[in-house]
Amino acid sequence: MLEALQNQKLEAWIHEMIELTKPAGVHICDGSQEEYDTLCAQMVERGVFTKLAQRPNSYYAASDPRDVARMEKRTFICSENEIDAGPTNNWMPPQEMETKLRSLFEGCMHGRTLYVIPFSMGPLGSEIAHIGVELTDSPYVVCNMRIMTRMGLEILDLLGEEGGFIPSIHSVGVPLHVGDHDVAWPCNPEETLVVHFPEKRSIWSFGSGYGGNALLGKKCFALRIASVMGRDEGWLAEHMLIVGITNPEGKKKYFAAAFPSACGKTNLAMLESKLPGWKVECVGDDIAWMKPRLDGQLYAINPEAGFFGVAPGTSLKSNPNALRTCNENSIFTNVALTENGDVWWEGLTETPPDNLIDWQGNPWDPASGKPAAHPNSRFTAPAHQCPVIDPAWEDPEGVPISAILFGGRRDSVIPLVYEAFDWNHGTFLGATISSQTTAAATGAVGKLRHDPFAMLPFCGYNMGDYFGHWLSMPQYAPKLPKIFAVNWFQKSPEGKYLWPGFGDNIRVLKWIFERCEERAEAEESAIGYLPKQLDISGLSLNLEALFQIDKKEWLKEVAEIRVYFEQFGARLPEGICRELDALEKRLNQ
Ligand code: SAT
Ligand code: MN
Repeated sequence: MLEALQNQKLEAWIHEMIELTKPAGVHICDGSQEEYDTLCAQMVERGVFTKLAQRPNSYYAASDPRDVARMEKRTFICSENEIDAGPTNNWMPPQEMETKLRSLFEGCMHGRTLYVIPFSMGPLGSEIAHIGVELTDSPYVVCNMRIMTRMGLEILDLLGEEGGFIPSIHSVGVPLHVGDHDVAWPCNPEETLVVHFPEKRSIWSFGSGYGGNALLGKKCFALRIASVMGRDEGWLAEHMLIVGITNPEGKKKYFAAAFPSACGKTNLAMLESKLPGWKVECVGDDIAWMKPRLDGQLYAINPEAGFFGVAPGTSLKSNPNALRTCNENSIFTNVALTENGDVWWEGLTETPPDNLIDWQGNPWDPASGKPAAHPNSRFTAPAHQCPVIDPAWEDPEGVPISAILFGGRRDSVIPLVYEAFDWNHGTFLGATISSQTTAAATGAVGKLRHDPFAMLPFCGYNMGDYFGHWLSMPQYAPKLPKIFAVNWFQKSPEGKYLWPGFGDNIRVLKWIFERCEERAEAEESAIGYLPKQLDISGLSLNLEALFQIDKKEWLKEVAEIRVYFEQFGARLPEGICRELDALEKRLNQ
């Protein structure tokens, strides 16, 4: 079967990995519907998947309760020098890590099939796209990768004899020997490691089958490795959604927006406008690759082909388009199951249906105080099924970006929206995002942490250098987007949200759109430009509270940022220090 591979590098690598991992068989994925259906049927037979009676061609999977989210403590950037991984990443000397990995992977696929997944991140043949190959012993990963990426034999053709690709290998880390009984969700949490070698541009993941730990095209390739490629080649790989906004006159602009995991990126990406005549269409909900073109602008593609969205909180009210997207051909992981063969999660409906089975497969007791669906439960759904997918979402040229938004989950201090004075100031806004933590990563929920550019867990190199790369972008793209900061999550002292969010966020997007056209007016403040007017027609709310700038709180913020930045030492660019000093000075005026 391997003879079918024309690319010698690929063939040699696969041979080496077969020798190391010793699988019982090898399957090169052709990406066909038939192959997908066969794998799903096999998983149903083995109890991995439950076919959903209520949604065509859709399945439910429950993970091991120890394997439910990204494990940041076990994620490593193994650059040659520790300083190049920087203070925000885990590091180990690459030789030492490679030795460790080789011993973990030795025979780890015994009794299992090794699947070869050739995939493209981005539309086939796009100059912004890149090819990867993932080897995995998990059919669950194969099926998810088929939704999340463009996968199949045509990628091997595109690769040809000489083409380059990012090699990545994944194993659940549970070899099967004669007499062993396999479980529905094999994993090896004690030994889990998600490792990136930025100089070699390769990825090794062991022990987890969940999300970003296992679907290696996503966070591992499209963010950690691609951020390194972007630094070296003059482009940006970002944790951003991409949306197209059309105004009532039919004019269209594209925005990219960075928020930490589980802060509503998918909701914003598919927003149903509450303002008549304004329309939002979705290019992507999680990752943007942006490259400069000859006209001096940044053009973005969504490197993914599907959504791996947070299920809880997704409802007809919060995100009807996401619900419609996962009506069929979707995979649901760690949600709850209904009696009649459908899925349910907290927030889907106001009252839960009777007789739910919780995400761990037990009858759910509403009085238990435990959620029926895991807070990081997910749907995997094809992007083309999204009713508001943008007509240009697969355009190989990408879409021109007019504005970049940075946001976090902050119950105070940060106003609803403000605009950066210029690119350097905007870079500073990205560098100083902090946000209350969510269930997307293991660890405490609700703690305030710095998450620069929402890339803290996803930057493949020294974060200080990454700030520097952003500052250097004008040299590659003279016509850069305007930059804005947003915060949907401010609360009153009584703990009530001050801003309705969701479909009403269009009001903020409208102001940003009109700022890009130099039509909307703004007022200069110490922190940036604030809207002179915001379209809140039909809403009754406290605008003053939403835009209040508490200088004392801001000066505390500045002092805190100064301490946070210390860890970057000499790698913190001059340009960022200057912005911090300038902000402090303005606040003291
Ligand atoms: O990394 S995942 O793909 O599991 C999801 C996320 O954290 O955004
Ligand atoms: Mn994400």
